[in-house]
Amino acid sequence: MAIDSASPVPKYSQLRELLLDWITEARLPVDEPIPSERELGDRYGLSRMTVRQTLDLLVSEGKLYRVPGKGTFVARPKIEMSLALASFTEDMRARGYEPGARDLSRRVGPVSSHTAQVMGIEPGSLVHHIERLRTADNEPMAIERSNIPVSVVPDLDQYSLSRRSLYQILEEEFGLLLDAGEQTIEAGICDPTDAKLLGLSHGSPVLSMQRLSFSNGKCVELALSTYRADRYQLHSQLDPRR
Ligand code: 16G
Repeated sequence: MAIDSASPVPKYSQLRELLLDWITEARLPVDEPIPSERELGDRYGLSRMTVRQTLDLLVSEGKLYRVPGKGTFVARPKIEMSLALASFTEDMRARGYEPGARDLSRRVGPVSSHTAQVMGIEPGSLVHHIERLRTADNEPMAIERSNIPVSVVPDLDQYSLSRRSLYQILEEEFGLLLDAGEQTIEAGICDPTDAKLLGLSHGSPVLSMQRLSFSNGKCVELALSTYRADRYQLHSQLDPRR
């Protein structure tokens, strides 16, 4: 296959398709290097700028990764996240990864009016603010910032969240079985603080998620999370229309 100069499809986009086909057909394994920009330019009759544009795109999509001074390599496939009321721990284990959590900060303080409104709780009431770095096989994956009403979960401070799953603690220690939830997912750009924690460069694409979860009609958690877009994709089974 070659680049079609007469096609209305931009050349960088055609090259993206060609490279993806080649990676699939040649069954290139993860971490396999791909040819240099110059070689690809010569092979497909394209300028280095066009080749770089394609490689930048494939890197930001998580299909390839770069090692400065070494080259560009085939990336691992993204982790599929299901849209279910599952905990990070359950979700990662189900996919064969070892989940982890590192406490970044924990404190109790009054909830802001805006957050109170989203959670449907009294403005100024106390909430646990919990910030955790989530890992899969020790690799940073997401930052989760949870708000949990003290009135619903009073002594959460007694439990280590780096050793145990939050949802497990809620269920086993507080008898709170999450039975409803809603989640919003938006595309975002990583800010410098999160980029450092996630090992990304500033401005990398991320998935920003807001999850509200409930037990018996009471809001238990509002979590605002930043997931790496180069390592995650969302997957959902679709039911037929009624
Ligand atoms: C999920 C939830 C998060 C919750 C966490 C509990 C999203 C976006 N977030 O990651 O709200 O705090 O699970 O995980 O899905 P854990 O039980 O493993 O601590």
